Amino acid sequence: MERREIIAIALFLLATLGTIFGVFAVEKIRRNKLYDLELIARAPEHGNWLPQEFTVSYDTEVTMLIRNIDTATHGFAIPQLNVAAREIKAGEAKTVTFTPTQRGTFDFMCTVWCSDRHLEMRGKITVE
Ligand SMILES: [Cu+2]
Repeated sequence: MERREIIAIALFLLATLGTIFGVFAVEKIRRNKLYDLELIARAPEHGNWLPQEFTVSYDTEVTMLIRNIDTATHGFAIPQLNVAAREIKAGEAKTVTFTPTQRGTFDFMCTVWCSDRHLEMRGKITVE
């Protein structure tokens, strides 16, 4: 192989890998700025909350992105921490930002009657 070909291949690989790593780096920065935690909302028969249990840090602001990937409207609330996102329509996403000032494990739940199993649409958040 000629020297020029080797240089061309090396440049091609560098450009390709650079683009790929660049896209991942930008995506990571973008996500980090927008939210700390992602929660998927689905009715119990479609998989329920994901994750159904998670932990956040005491006295530290947290921004959650709640994505409703279901076909019904859902809501979100952590009553004991006074946190709520009232209505998240099918296919939409909302962010909630709060600073937990109580340690412990609290229930979170759907606040919109979304299915016959609506009352099962709940989970646990731990503040530590
Ligand atoms: Cu629901």
